[in-house]
Amino acid sequence: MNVTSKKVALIAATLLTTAVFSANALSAETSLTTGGYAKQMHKMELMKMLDADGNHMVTLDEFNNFNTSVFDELDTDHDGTLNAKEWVGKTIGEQPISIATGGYSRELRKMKMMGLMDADGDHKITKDEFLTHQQKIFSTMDKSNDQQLDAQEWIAKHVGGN
Ligand SMILES: [Ca+2]
Ligand SMILES: [Ca+2]
Ligand SMILES: [Ca+2]
Repeated sequence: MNVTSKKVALIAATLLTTAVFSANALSAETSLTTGGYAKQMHKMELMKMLDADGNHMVTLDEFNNFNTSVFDELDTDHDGTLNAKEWVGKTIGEQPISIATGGYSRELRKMKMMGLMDADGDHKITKDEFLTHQQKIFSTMDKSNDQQLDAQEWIAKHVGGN
């Protein structure tokens, strides 16, 4: 192998690695959310609602606090789990979550998202299942791995489609 073909091979290998990495990042979030959910999640409007201290960064603490509040709001009988009735509300879209956007609320409360979060498959979402799942989403978004999301990380699209 001469120098030129070595160089070409190196570039090809680098491109391949990049492609594999992107595919992994893509499937990581795709397996955690629906396309509709991801679309609503990455909106700046929602980021502002999670950024409690308004410093344009969403820390893991702020993220957890938001999700704890969402869970508590949906858990209308206060038994620490969400059943399907609590998840979707009386009528889908009728009761938006007060601290989130309407679009986010609508996408979260779809049965498909409930299924993705139901780690043990008992048709109930515990607070632990909910927060653990949300933290996985946070991790896929936190590319710099500093436990906080800046606006660029927030709006970055990890999923294709709609
Ligand atoms: Ca409940
Ligand atoms: Ca469960
Ligand atoms: Ca970050």
